[in-house]
Amino acid sequence: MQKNLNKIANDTNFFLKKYLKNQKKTNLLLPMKYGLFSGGKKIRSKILIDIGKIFGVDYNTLIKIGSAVECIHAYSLIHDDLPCMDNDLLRRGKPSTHVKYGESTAVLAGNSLLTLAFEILSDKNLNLNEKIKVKLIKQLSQSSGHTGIAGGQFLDLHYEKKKIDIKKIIDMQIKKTGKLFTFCCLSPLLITNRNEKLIRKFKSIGDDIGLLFQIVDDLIDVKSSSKKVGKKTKKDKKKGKATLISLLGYKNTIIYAEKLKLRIQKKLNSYGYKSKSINQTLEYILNRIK
Ligand code: GRG
Repeated sequence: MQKNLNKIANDTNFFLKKYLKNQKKTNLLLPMKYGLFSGGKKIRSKILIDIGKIFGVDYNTLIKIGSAVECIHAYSLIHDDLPCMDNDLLRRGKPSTHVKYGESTAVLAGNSLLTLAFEILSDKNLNLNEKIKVKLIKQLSQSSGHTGIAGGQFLDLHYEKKKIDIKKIIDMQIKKTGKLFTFCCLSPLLITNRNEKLIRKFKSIGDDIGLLFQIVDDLIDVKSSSKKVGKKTKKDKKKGKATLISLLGYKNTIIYAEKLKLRIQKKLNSYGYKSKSINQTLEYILNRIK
């Protein structure tokens, strides 16, 4: 699993480095690269490729789409660390982008990574027909804006130090973290023109995988050390973040996550050996708390 993840990370970084090399030189390139290449598991690209295997989508095409996803992810982390958001000084074991380059530069580098994602999806070198590209761009926009990452982040900040019920916490986490995973699960279906019913099924699988990933991230915040995960830990409680742990407690949240993983795997059962990779990725996500 780790070897596979490393290959995807290398291929994604190779594509992005080449893509940026072919662009005009600007002052924002350095902070953009800092946000993009300072590490990162590339788990979203892995899921895109896992689902792509089920539907027989070309690996190199998915690396390009995954690169666009990683640009959005990097932008969201840069902005998430800003003083006006979560105010974190450490990311991936290094100073956050605003610590290294200043706040205004970090905002602009984040914005530039957000738009770069759509430039990559609309590029003529992405070998897909125009109609499919438009569908991908629309889906990624919906996953990133007020109905996705940005909307979820608003709720995350708005819910701090308040008593929030489980339905609302899950809705916030699916938006903040899940929607980018949803995009990864849907893209292979959009590329291969699958029907609405199947699209609905994989939308719900994507939401669930994203939720699982966020729950595990919250569990890691409680038990892991800053040194191990490369970002400040034990901060959710201090900030009064609304998480499942704050509602159910640590042990019950693990049970919730395990059940959620089984529910996702059940939805993928009918794909037999084709779902082997995605099942391995789900195990990997849950094993991060061990
Ligand atoms: C300002 C319009 C505007 C939007 C900002 C900041 C923001 C929107 C959204 C933040 C959402 C966010 C950071 C969610 C957390 C998701 C999460 C668990 C991130 C960690 O992901 P990993 O573990 O990171 O995949 P690596 O380092 O491996 O890439």
